[in-house]
Amino acid sequence: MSNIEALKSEIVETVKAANDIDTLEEVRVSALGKKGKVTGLMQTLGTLSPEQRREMGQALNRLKDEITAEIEARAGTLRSAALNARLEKEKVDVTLSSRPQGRGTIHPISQTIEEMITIFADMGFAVAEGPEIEDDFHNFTALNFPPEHPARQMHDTFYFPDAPAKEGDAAKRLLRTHTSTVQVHTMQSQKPPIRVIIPGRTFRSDYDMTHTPMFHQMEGLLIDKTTHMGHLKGCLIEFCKRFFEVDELPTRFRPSFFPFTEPSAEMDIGCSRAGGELKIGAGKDWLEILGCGMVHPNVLKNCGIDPDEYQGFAFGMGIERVAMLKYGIPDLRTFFESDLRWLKHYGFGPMEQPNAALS
Ligand code: 2U9
Repeated sequence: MSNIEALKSEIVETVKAANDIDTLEEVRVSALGKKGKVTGLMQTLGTLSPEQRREMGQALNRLKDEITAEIEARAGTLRSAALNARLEKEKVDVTLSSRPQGRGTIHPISQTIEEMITIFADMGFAVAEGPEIEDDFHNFTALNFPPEHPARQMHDTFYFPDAPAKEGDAAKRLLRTHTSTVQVHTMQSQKPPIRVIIPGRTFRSDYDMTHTPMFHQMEGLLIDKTTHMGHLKGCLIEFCKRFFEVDELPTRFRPSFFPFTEPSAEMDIGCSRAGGELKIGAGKDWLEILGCGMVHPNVLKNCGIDPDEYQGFAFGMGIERVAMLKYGIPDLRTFFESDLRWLKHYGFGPMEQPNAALS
């Protein structure tokens, strides 16, 4: 046991001495990695008597927890020091006057949202908004997500560390993972008929070529007494034709699954990829564009609407995705880099109409 204490002090000392995240990671690997010192000791447990194994096993687990806590604390300190240094270095004088030649542009996301609103407004949809900080009930439970659904895991969802409530608690606070939370608020506060679209920011713990931790969604909800899948198809086909500015658009609806809709479908639109260039409208290829379905009776019930009297459809799409398709923007991550050359190239002039309004 005194060996363990000695090992602990040795490792804690190296943790404290690590002056950057990369060094700290090396320390972690050398202690807890596959070939690490603690892992090495764990592997010797099999050679001990049952009594010794139990005692040593518990001590090693405690050691692992203590080292992990030390590493996390050190990482927190290093991260905030790095952030402070960066904030100090990147100070911007906001009182400086703007340069006349550096005229700004409308971001493609803002432009795309305006175009979508224009089209849906013509079909009688109103725009609804809601908070980006939400609770477990509005983000998951009301939407028929079962308690063990993977999307609820800390790994996928940003929970607030200071949340007073416990895991699985309806009041647990989080960053909304979809704008569907706003449909829940709308149904709780309005009587049908309901016809709303919700553009907004959403947050998921994901970062790679095709995912960013913040992205935008446009969702829609229509609730009435006799609403059916035919209305959903007509509405979405009309939207896609106007959005992509094509008169003829082959479409198909493939069966899918979402906890909040039943039946659920994914909508594909026709396109051609001949010569490596994507053209929407004609061609023999398909492109997935959005998800949709009839609102699940459990969701209506959870939001205070009688599913025997009302039914409705809902849909959702990623705004970056459709903007990339419409404007030929190849890389998702560039949307959030604030690169002035990119903004000049892909941005829109302030007087430019959302082009859907012109048709
Ligand atoms: C309520 C009931 C139903 C919204 C829907 C989808 C299907 C969907 C994804 C598209 C790509 C999210 O941006 S994405 O990652 N969304 O496929 N969304 S139906 O359904 C609702 C919403 C709210 C109360």
